[in-house]
Amino acid sequence: MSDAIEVNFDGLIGPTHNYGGLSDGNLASARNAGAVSNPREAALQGLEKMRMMLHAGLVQGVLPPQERPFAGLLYQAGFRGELDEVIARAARQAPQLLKTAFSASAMWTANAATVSPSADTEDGRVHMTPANLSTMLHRAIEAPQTFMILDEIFGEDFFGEWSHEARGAHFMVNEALPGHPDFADEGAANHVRLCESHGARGVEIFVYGREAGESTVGFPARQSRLASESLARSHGLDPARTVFARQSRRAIEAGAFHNDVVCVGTRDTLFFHEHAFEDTEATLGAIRRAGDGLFDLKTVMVPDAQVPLGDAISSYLFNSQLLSLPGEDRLVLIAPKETEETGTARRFCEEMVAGNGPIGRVEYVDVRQSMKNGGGPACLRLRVVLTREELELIHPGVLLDASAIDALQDIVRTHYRDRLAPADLADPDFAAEALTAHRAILDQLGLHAETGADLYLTEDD
Ligand code: SUG
Repeated sequence: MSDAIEVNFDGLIGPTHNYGGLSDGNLASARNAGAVSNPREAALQGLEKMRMMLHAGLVQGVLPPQERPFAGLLYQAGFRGELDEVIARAARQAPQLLKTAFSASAMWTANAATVSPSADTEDGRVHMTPANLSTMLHRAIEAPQTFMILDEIFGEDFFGEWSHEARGAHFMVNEALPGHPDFADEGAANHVRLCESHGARGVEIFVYGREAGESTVGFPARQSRLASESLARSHGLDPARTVFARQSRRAIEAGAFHNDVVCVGTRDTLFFHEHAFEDTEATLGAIRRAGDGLFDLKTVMVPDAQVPLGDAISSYLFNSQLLSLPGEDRLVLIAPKETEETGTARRFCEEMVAGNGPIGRVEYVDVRQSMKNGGGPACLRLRVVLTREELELIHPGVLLDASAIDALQDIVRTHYRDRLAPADLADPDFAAEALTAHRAILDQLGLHAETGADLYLTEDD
């Protein structure tokens, strides 16, 4: 067993954060469609959360925002010309597409990829597969840049320019699954890993909402079973230590568009709502069998009678970070302020910590700007379990200390607007401002991940 740690890679919220109302089945996104956002406050809130993790003694990573507006999408949709002309025309001819090209949704890095630590994989490498996010157009455009960023941080071949053999021996950044509904994949938001300690072999649980080819009525089920199975195969997971569980239709219809809206787990503990899974008993039985000899499963199931599903979803009780912090013998739940403000959820938390279960403390964080688009503390981070040796190999610029957080906050204060209404996306100055901010962030982190897509808008075919 190795001395591995779990590193949270939070998405730095980008300068184009706005309320586009783009996500069918995500109640917060629908409710706040068209509202005025505050990208500066959003990014500062996210960075304060990262600072809090750092103070708690954790290693904290960051993933940069993606390039927005994403000119590549506008080009593919047939727009040509200088970026400002293209934006003006798209605003008139295809306003929904313009919102899509500006979406800052890559902030929710729980959807960036599925990650399997080296302790679980057949070839002993860390495997990561960017999510194709194929259900929503504004999210589907993330996958190529996600691959580019993960490849730059962890991969062997950075843009095919150099080969980092040591990294190749320890990491595998796979290509996203095909972008078809049969392979619909939303990344780590539908994936839970349980284990005795992070470095020990674990059980990986994949939660899907439908079979490939199955049509469902109502809100979309964003993860297919075929996608989950394909990830497990390509990561080389032991079938005996892998569980596939169906998310309950009831949860999806109530607004749980990802499993992490109704369930979170870490180490040997699974914290979930009574209605999270289609068949709770079978799911827990499968996890116990898969974990046999590895860990003794501890469960905290929240009954509907105590926290009704609707409250669980509006409060985002489960979209919390469940952490084992240095010096604390019980787990800590980092929940959004909205949980504290929802009577049933807050009372549940109070009773839970007063008892002697595995979760001993709840702390509330303010990520309201993200929450208004349906993104809580857990959505904002991608968990990557790394051994000390693996940690040494990754691009160091994305590992934060207090001064790096200060520097990012300075960039945000300098370049981000504090007010962004939907009509502002067509403001000719805004795209240039957003791209400048993006470049400043990449420079700060020592990354190159620019697409150059704005250049080919004016190229002759
Ligand atoms: O995919 N919201 C995101 C929220 C993702 C939350 N992630 C997890 N649960 N892990 C989504 O629905 C809204 C964007 C808008 O409407 O402008 C949005 O994409």
